[in-house]
Amino acid sequence: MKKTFLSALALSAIALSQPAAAQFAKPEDAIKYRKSALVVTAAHFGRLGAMASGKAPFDAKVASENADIVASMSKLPWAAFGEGTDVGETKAKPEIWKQSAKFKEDSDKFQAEAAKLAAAAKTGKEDVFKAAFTATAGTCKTCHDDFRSK
Ligand code: ASC
Repeated sequence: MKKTFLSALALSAIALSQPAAAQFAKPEDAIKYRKSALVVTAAHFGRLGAMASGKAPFDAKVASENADIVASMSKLPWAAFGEGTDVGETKAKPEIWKQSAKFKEDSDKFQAEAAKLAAAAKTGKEDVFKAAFTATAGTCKTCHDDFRSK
């Protein structure tokens, strides 16, 4: 019993120390994971977009809740773009793996702007929120233009 627990502990320690890509058993698991993360991100970003564009009334609490989710989600997809995940059901362009520094730069910018957006939403000021939303949307677009096929 004790031995089993200790080996389980050792295995988790090994798993945690592995590169992120190794946490996916198969390339298609990584692809599914990153697509799912981006779908959830887009759903919550869309709710913010509705407020930013005036299609929905600005509600600071709703904005803050959704922006917090976007900021947390923004950290997730990148570990799932490991080697060998360029083929399959994906719109990911080969450039992701050829220009990995630029891909990292684009994804870092998104994460930074999403964090700022979460802070902006907390101010409760609609104009501050809108400006941060626009800045964040710009980082989505840049990365999609650079690295997502149509
Ligand atoms: C969204 C969404 C995207 C981005 C992008 C911003 O709401 O789903 O992919 O914003 O359109 O330019």
